[in-house]
Amino acid sequence: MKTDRAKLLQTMLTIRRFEEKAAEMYARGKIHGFLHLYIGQEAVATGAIAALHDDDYLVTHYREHGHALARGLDPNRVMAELFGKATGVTGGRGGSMHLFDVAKSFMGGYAIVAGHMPLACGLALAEQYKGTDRIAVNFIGDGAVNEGEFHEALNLASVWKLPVLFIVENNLYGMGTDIRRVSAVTEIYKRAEAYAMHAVQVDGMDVNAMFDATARIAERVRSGGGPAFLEAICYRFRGHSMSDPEFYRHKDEVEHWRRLDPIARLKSQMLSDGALSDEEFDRMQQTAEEIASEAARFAEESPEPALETLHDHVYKERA
Ligand SMILES: Cc1ncc(C[n+]2csc(CCOP(=O)(O)OP(=O)(O)O)c2C)c(N)n1
Repeated sequence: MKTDRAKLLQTMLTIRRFEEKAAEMYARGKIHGFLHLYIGQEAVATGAIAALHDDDYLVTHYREHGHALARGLDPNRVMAELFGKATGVTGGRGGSMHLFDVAKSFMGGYAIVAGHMPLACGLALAEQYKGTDRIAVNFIGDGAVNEGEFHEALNLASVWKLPVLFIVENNLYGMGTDIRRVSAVTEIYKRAEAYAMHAVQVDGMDVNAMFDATARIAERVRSGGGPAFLEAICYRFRGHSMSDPEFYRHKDEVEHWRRLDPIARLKSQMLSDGALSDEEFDRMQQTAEEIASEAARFAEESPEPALETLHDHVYKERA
């Protein structure tokens, strides 16, 4: 499997610009509630998802705009969901943390830390039962690893040899808490080894490394090798959510990681290889800008969900 680096770069640029636009819309009061930006971590979703089959299930955490865009969900409908509009991917009912698109095998973003891990195992179990080669890929944050579901999911996945790939985005913080303050074992992949699971650690700021590692490990899972675990070391450049005053990390640390920006890194690699020109890069940025602006326009002009649909999709449809 070979990477198309220009495509990876375009995807990362689009995610970055889309999220900057979302932040702007939040500041203007167009988006309410929580908004967790993925800025800095683009290489993880972009590299990993490009290495999967289009129908492999994705089950992700609440910082999931990047995963949705990398999977090819319509940016207009993703932005409309952030706005709570009827044209959103869940009709404006889910918002930022609950994007969903069955047609894209995107089985949702989940707000309960680690609560989605058993769901990914269930999807994998169903495919194992049906005998397909479809796998379930479960993105989690490092905050998930001390939750009970983490251990239950890893244990059963291993016992039942489920076709599930866990990808932990270890961005070193769970809200404002440094992983070293709450985890006895901070090299998270080692915990998966304790459940007899093939596990690797990868530089999550390097989209090529993410692509290669995922392609290899997903193939192993797909061909009956049982569950596997990938720990991506990464960093979020913004706060936990839009309302985070960010008192918990030193600006030198943030600066250090900003120098490892996955977009700048791939860009300079491609420029020095002669695989990209400055003009081509400008055009890619322009494309990202157009996608983000169009998404905001579409969301803004979309209708609110109709009041009479307030009770739809709650428990059961009324007769
Ligand atoms: C079960 C549960 N406990 C607590 C919370 C509150 N909470 C929301 S986000 C978060 C931190 C999660 O950190 P991490 O998984 O590392 O994800 P990141 O925000 O770093 O991407 C917590 C504790 C929650 N949503 N669910």
